[in-house]
Amino acid sequence: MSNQCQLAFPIQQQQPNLSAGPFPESVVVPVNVPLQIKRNVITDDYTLTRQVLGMGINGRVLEIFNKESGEKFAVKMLQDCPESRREVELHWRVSLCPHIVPIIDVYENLYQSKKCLLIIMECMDGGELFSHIQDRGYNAFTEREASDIMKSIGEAIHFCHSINIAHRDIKPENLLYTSKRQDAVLKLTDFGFAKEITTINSLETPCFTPYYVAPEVLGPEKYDKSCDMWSLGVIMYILLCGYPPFFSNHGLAISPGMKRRIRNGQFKFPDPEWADVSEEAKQLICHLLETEPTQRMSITKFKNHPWINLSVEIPQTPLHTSRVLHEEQDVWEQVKDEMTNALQTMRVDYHQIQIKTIEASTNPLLLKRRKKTKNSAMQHPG
Ligand code: I85
Repeated sequence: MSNQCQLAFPIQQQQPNLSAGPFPESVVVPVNVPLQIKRNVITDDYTLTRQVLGMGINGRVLEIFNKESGEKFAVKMLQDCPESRREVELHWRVSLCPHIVPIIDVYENLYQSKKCLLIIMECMDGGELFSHIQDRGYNAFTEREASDIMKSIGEAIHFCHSINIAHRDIKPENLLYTSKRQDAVLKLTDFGFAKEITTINSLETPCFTPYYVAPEVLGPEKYDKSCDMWSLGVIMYILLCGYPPFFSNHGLAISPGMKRRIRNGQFKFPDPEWADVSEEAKQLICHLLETEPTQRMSITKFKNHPWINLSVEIPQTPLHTSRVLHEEQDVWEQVKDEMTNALQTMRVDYHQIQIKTIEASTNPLLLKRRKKTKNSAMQHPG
């Protein structure tokens, strides 16, 4: 893998004034070389094992070893179909982000006379994010560490969003550590639901004024990035207390009551877990769990938030998280299922969001026009 080619966003002149202009940031995102899918049999280069590392919805992940170096890797086995090709392509494009599990190689092989795609990845030996925290001693996990973790996940999302890829499945099972050591790096995986947001839909482009494009062209795609921001809010909430902001009362995967609470943004910061958590942290969660997707915080704003960019001192307040995760171990599987279901609902619902009525529109031209009409009505009453 080569990392020579660097593309600067924005392509235009960098803007030193952070508050001005349509590009509030200047981001440098390394651009990966095109992916070359290998066609020789994987067993030429790797020894496969029976050790299953995980089961995704569309394929399982096994432990494998490179024959030449002896190094351990993970392989995700997928059936060759357009969806799997898209997963591979989008995952490859973000593979140079330090907080995304990198693809090392991809093979196209026949397995039991079916075409398969085999994605070789770095092996994440540390396991899942919350297992890590649960294994920590009680009270050993602090608000400052939570901020560090959120910063890492934010980096991964920022990398994706800045090249118009929405992950759409950010959840605890997809956040893995490189090792069990202190210096382990947290990385995001599974691009099975990732989606490329085509340029016309990402209206951050200041090149044209899109007042007259057909609404269906602009419609649903705009919400895909905000789905990732909602996930970020849920993960941050769990990090700070050990339980999720929304949960069902009956142990059903997703109950009508839970759906209603998610839709209305009904969540609390109960004591004792939240008593000593900083106001900055709580305020950030509220911006991420904003129910209206258009109002939800963007990844750029997230990165600039004082609790993330460390412009304020993050207190080393011990959190209740390790203890709660430990005590509530038996409901953790259910918590994960609930998040999976909520994400699924969100991916579907955000496609069906109604285009705003003319009365609800906040289009600046329309606002100006309304003001003008109102003024003229006041000047010529009756
Ligand atoms: N290493 N979602 C849950 C895993 N290294 N895992 C999942 N989709 C993927 C599994 C089911 C994520 O794309 C998944 C994907 C990729 C991986 C993956 C990639 C690289 C790993 C589905 C481990 C691992 C390795 C050694 C030890 C341990 C875990 O999962 C542990 F610490 F847990 F024992």
